[in-house]
Amino acid sequence: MKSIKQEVNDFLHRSMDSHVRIAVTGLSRAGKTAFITSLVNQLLHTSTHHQLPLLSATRDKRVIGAKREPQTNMMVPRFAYDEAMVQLQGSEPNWPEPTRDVSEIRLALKYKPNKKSKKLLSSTATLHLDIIDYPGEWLLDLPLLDMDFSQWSQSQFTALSGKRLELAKPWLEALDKVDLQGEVDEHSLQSVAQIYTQYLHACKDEGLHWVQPGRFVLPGELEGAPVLQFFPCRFDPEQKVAKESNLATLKARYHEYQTKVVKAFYKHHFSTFDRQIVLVDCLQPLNTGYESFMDMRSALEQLMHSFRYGRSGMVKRLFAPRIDKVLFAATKADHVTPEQHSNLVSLLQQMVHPAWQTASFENIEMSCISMASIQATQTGFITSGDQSIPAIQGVSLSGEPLTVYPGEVPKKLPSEEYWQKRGFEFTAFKPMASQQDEPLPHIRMDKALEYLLGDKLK
Ligand SMILES: Nc1nc2c(ncn2[C@@H]2O[C@H](COP(=O)(O)OP(=O)(O)O)[C@@H](O)[C@H]2O)c(=O)[nH]1
Ligand SMILES: [Mg+2]
Repeated sequence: MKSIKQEVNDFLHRSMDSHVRIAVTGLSRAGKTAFITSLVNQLLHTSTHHQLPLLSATRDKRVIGAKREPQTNMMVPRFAYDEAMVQLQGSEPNWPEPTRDVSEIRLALKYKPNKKSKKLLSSTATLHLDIIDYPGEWLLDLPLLDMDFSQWSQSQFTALSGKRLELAKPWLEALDKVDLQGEVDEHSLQSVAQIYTQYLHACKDEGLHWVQPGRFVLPGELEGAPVLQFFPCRFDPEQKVAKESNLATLKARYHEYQTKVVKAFYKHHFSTFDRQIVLVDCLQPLNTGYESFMDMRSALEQLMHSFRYGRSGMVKRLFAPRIDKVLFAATKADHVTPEQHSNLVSLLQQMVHPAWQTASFENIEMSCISMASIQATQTGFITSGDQSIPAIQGVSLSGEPLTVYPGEVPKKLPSEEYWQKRGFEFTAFKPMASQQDEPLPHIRMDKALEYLLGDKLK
């Protein structure tokens, strides 16, 4: 049996334990994997390094250390931190492999509280941190739950303009050949679904992010399953649907997708969150064009609808935590020279304007920053004659050392004509070589951490 002293100690320990769940969101390639890898890496180095001056708890030397913990939800794959580190710290540093699923990692941070109420109880406290990585594309499927097959089909046809319409041609041609009321032909449905999926991929390749259904482009374990073999159709919703026809099959598959894929995803993975970081690669749409920027804007807004926001009192929080702080971060800031970072933030503000409005209705705290989770370039100057211009230096993805002035980031989105005359060209870089026992180089990871965790480490 435990002694009274032990009981009291255990009680104190439990009461000094707190918990925070962070949703890391963003569209694919926004930099989520890089962010989580860096976050874990930075926190694991807090006991030996001082690389996070903007995180007040580490600046004040109140963080004792961090360690990884086994995750509680056993149905979710583990975030592949070690694999990512092997890639980054290999003799030829590379970016971590893209992830294609939800994943989770758990850390415990031991710290010395400076809040009076906590200090009275004990000299140390522990913050348990759950970090969850979501493919942004899957979050775009939420609206499907409120639409039947005919409404969803209609919404897809309505969206066909500009680049989309151009890219949809092969699919529209294939669709014309499907006899919707005819007897089901699984083979032809499969092949049209494939052409539709290719269309969705083509949209993404052209820099368009709003694609539905999200699983079609990131199928995970459902690759090749009939539940992913449907596509929007033109038909009269009032008309009777012949039994065992192509249309009946498509409708049934759509329904299956709604319940077994979308609903199940929300049910299993949407336990509630306390904090959210929305990562945005603003440079990518600048490289691709106006339409891509606007499309990313609306995709980000849609994504916000998957989460619950709001402040709730202490008691309410115990039962249903909600996101009370959101950080929007323009990632890969190391692609541009430091004096452009403030423009990058203005551009981010414009990008997330509709998303911001969606969440701000709940009167929560929000902020915008620019950062680089894993800094891949060094800054310097190029001198020509008596002029000196800021530059960045790194290794291109093909392995070439480069020193460039990547140009100006516009404060506001330029007009469509701008891209017709000239575009932007922000190059991608390989990660820099780093030492095994050194934390990954970063820009303002500590600022992001302070925003997300600062108050939890008081
Ligand atoms: N230079 C630089 N590139 C980055 C950074 N973060 C991500 N990237 C690049 O963006 C790509 C996609 O990042 P990733 O984290 O896999 O995106 P995810 O799809 O949101 O998980 C990486 O392969 C890198 O090329 C960063 O901090 N700096
Ligand atoms: Mg990823």
